[in-house]
Amino acid sequence: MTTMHPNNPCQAACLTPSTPGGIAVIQVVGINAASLVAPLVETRRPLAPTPAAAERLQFCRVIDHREVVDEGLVAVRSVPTGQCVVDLNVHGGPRVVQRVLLMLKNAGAHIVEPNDLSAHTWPAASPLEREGLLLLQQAATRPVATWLIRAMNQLPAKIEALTHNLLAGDGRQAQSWLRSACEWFPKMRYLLEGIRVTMLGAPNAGKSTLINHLTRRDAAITHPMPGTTRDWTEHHAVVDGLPFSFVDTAGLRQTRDPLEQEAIRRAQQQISPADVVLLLIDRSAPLPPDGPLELFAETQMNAQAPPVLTIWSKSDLPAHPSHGSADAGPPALSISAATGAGLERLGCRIIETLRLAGWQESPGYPFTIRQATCCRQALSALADTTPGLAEAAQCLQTLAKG
Ligand SMILES: Nc1nc2c(ncn2[C@@H]2O[C@H](COP(=O)(O)OP(=O)(O)OP(=O)(O)O)[C@@H](O)[C@H]2O)c(=O)[nH]1
Ligand SMILES: [Mg+2]
Repeated sequence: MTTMHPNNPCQAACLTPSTPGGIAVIQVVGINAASLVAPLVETRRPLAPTPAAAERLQFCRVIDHREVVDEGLVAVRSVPTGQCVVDLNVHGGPRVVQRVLLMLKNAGAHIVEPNDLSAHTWPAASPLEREGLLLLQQAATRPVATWLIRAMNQLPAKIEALTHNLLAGDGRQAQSWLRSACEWFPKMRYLLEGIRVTMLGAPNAGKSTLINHLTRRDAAITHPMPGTTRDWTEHHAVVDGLPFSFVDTAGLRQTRDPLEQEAIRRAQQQISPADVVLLLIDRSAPLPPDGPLELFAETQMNAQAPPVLTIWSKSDLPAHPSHGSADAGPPALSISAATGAGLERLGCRIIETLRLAGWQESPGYPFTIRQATCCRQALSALADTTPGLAEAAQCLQTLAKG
């Protein structure tokens, strides 16, 4: 049986990732969502919307032409927008999900992206909250999500206070806040997309061992034989609440082996996409005469060079005399992937280098390109010789309106 409501079509989406998982949540939203889903499931109690507070899950069988497609749980609720929301919790195999979505589509639902549903099911208190809720789905760590929730709650009051000051003829507070906000915004990329750190160094410097330690996984092959890593590989980890991807690369050295030359060329290509490069130097081994540093310097000439942190690895072993005294060279961080010494400081150093120290405590700043553009426009209005206070206030009002 098909339930079509041409004037009030229901929308359906799978809210969980499309990868295989234990459970998938398929949500159907619309005034008639319960009557659209009812013929597709067998339940003990009829599907009827209850206020969200009284929502109860019940066991269901998803039935397609008498065939049991899956067994799951279903809940129906009404939300303040007047819509009915049906949550179907089924098994998370892609085939089950596709089949259920197809059944919903045949029953008259529009299949949409998860974001399109949230406007109905999570009515936001302010346009800024709405933008924040959409972005929340991209927060890969809990501290990033917490930061975002705080920012979207604090920002409206901050904008209102600054607008009030501007309209009262005082632009100083707004100017200083807008400057900090514009400085902050480029860092949102690190919170949402993560920080990319490329490991470089001579063969055997300890790059792969360090990556395994940082990610707490035995992901990369390590071996005393120099030249173990060939293809570059990427490994994810969380440091200080921030998402990181560490890129392991082939050791840099002069070689005639064409295969290794290609591996080194690919390692060098991993410099420019990095946010930070870690240049590992094994102080327990003789200093290579013209190896990694020269090959590294070659790529620095033309690349939009990211910051480089020089790291002395294997600090648990005695330093080789060819390195001279520790005080002679540039200041570097000593670490040992064998004992873990210095690794905590390494994380802090990367975060400081990107000027992210204390990011969790930073106040609510703009978190979307649109908001940051409004801030930049307000700031440039204030930079005029005759300060454009009213213009700046208007930019902030636009920011708050969404
Ligand atoms: N004592 C000590 N040994 C280490 C440390 N880090 C790595 N090693 C050893 O050094 C050797 C080389 O380590 P790898 O991590 O494979 O070195 P790599 O830089 O990835 O080398 P390539 O892949 O060849 O470029 C291995 O035998 C490791 O066990 C350390 O901090 N202390
Ligand atoms: Mg390696």
